Amino acid sequence: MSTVKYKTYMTDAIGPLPFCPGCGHTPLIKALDKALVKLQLDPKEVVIVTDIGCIGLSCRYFITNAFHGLHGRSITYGCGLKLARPELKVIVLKGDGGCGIGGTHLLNVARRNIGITLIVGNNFNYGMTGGQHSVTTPTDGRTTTTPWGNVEGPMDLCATAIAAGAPWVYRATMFDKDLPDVIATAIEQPGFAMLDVWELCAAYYVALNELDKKELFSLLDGLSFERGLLADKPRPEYSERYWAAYKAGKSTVKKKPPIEPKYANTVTKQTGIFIAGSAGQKIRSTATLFAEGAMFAGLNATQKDDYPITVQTGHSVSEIILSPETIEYTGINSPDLFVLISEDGLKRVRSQVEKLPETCILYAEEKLQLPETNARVRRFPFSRIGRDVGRLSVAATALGTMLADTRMFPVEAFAEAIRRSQSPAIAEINVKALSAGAELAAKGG
Ligand SMILES: Cc1ncc(C[n+]2csc(CCOP(=O)(O)OP(=O)(O)O)c2C)c(N)n1
Ligand code: SF4
Ligand SMILES: [Mg+2]
Repeated sequence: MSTVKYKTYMTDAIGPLPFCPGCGHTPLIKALDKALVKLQLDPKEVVIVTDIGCIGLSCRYFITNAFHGLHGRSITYGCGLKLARPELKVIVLKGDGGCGIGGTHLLNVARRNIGITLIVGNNFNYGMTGGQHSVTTPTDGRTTTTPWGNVEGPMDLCATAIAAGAPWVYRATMFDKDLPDVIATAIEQPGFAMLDVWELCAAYYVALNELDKKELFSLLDGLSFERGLLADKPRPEYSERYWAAYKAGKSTVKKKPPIEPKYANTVTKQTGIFIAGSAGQKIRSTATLFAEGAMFAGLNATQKDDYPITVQTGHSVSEIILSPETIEYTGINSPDLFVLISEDGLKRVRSQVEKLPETCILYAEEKLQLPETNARVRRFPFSRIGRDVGRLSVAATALGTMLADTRMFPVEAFAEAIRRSQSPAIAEINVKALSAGAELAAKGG
């Protein structure tokens, strides 16, 4: 019987890879798949982080975890994931454009030696936006922004990473037969590993420069950019050292006591909760305390926030998921509970409110003009009660109402989370607001 559990880490649920015919990203992504098959890692223990660009279209095709963020910032997301969960294999896929735009991140991940694997699909131009030149476009290379030929010299990504301290660096091409093995070796490195994979962008760089396989190799030779293993000097990895220092307790920062479950809960399925209010109403911090209260009751919890770049103005929205099981995905497709506190919040989530299913309970400030919705609406005077107990406690009041009404876990667990994090004076106000909210639920809305 075969011991190979995973024959592929890719899913065809969303169709074939989307790249242009002849695009170098296709063999690269297939090589990554083969590397994962070789390593037989648990897909839940792997995260593929992608940058913006054609290369960034790829993480959706894998059955591993995926993270797709802003252009140039994929290394930072990868580093955050690795620092929080050092046991994960974090693989960052980035284009040459992303390397230029997020150049400092490349320097710092190499300097710090954070144990992620960076694979650069280096096709010498911005494929996704129409073939503009990038930091790796060779001198004289024609792109849509250098139609007479590039007058700059290309950045040697490998030499840059090595100069910054990267312990493991390799330059390959999309044509290399051993690419899957090389990628597997890169993923196995305990420290930062970078693989610069030279590719053809069939739509733009190839078309404008009549580049083919032969030309690609002579380009490499002409630039005197070496191929193969360019650095292999292991040194201690950052996230392990960071956690060891943290656990040794050398920090002067006061640590909060850990959350030990000690209350019961009635939550039997994953429950998605929206809380929408205004900036300055402590929506996000109260949502965090609420989620921590749920953890005191033995639940798993995640939080995602949405707020404008400005402070003290506009909306503030938190999405909380509570579940007795591990939460694999932090998005809420259809909320079970919705707490609506202010006009700013309503403005932001109006279209979602209009689409709420009839299974959802909507706890709304009584003064709000709500749009048509199928949700079961309950009205409460959150802002009036909030004003009585303290302007900054309206979120505690509203969540107290929702919690006492649903009885998902005891209000006391929420109060304990508040007291654990806040100074006694502030905690007292918020616990009072929470109790006032619970009393509102008892009276009915
Ligand atoms: C901060 C920011 N700047 C610019 C863009 C526009 N943009 C989208 S993709 C891209 C270039 C992608 O090129 P590369 O990273 O080389 O990936 P490729 O498409 O070649 O795979 C740019 C500039 C953006 N999305 N965000
Ligand atoms: S534009 Fe270039 S990089 Fe993008 S998919 Fe097409 S060939 Fe690939
Ligand atoms: Mg590119």
